[in-house]
Amino acid sequence: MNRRLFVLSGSAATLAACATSSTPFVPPAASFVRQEVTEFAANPALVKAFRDGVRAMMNFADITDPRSWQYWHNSHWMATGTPPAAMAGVWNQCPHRKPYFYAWHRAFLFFFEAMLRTMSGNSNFALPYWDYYKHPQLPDIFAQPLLTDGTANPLYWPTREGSVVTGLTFEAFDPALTAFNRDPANADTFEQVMEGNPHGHIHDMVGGDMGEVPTAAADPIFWVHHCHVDRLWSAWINAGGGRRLPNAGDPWYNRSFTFNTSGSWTLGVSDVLDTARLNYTYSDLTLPATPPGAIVPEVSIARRLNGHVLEVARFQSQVAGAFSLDLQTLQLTIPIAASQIDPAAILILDGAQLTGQGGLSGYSYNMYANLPAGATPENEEIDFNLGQLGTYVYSIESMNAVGGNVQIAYPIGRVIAQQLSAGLAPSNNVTITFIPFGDPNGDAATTPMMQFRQLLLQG
Ligand SMILES: [Cu+2]
Repeated sequence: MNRRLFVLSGSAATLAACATSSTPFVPPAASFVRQEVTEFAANPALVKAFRDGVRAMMNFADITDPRSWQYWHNSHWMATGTPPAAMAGVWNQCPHRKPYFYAWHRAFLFFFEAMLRTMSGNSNFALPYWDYYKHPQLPDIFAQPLLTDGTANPLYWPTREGSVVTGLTFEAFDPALTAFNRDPANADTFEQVMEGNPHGHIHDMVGGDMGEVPTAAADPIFWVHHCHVDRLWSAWINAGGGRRLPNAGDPWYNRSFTFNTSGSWTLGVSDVLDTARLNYTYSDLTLPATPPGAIVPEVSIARRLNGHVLEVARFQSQVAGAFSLDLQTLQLTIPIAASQIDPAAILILDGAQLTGQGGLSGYSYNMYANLPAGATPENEEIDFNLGQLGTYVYSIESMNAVGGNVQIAYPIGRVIAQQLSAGLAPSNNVTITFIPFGDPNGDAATTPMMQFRQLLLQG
């Protein structure tokens, strides 16, 4: 038994001894293997346990008790409102677009999974993961509203808009991306690229409640999605090739995350770096294999919108006026030479708003700087990819919005600096390409999904 499990056992014992708490946390005494959901689905006892556990948690009425589904939804983020005093520090916790995205979610999954195992009545239960790189279809066990006996399927969720994932990128697995930790001052990192695509992209492609942070964890698919995000961290470390966590002694390690009001369900960053310490592993520890040929889709630019430099200032240039995004590819041209763009520059989509149809989610944009026309080989994806845009990132930035102005920022300076050093940047202007994926509600391609007041270049 390692130290961490000893501490967890101690915590459970303390809880059991406490007359006022009935929380039945069972620490993992055995080792668990999280399987891909397609393998998992071939085992009827595990599928039944999953459904029984989710149903029992959804039926548990006291939402301040961790046996309830809503408790964990709220721990990620509440759909509305702020936590009651008793739940402060336990609810509304998830860090998005900032450090600890990965470490916090791993600890979150660990405690949730232990509770679900208890509630499922099957001591062998472990969460499955959904590998959308291999199986882009929404997993079968989640898709049907009714089970064969006519009862409701607890894994079904009615708000979803999408059932097939397209537009996944492979940039996060590029061998050149060796730093783990989000660092605004430096190059792209695994955590920051991963959080956009595939992570945010999947939230958007599933859509509905999954498409926004405050409602995402209501949908049971959330957990198998995040399990796969977690698996990709393990796979990334396992892949070697210089991929690395921050150096020992880095202040990044000095954080811990707590999931109950007594504080006994706490894990520190150093506790979650190796899943063996948490007594679980994954059935597959390889990174997604980049398929041959183009990953960035063959782009025929549907429309070009030529911006004008309205004000050229050192630290903030407005490069285009109001524009909207529908489900066709859009390219904006910024008439500024790439060489004039500072490596620290950020591109800001300013005054962002979802239109009525756009609020449904179920679509997502991959954004590129200076993407060449025609096919782009996968090993160049890292050279052009700016990030991902959809309702998930919109909802994060609307939670951070100052004065109601939603701004979504992308690190364009460092992408262009890479292009300049590789001789890839065009000489007389910069283009921004938005490539859409998904089709919420079967809407016409020309229905606006998002609109913006202006495009700003800052820095
Ligand atoms: Cu998420």
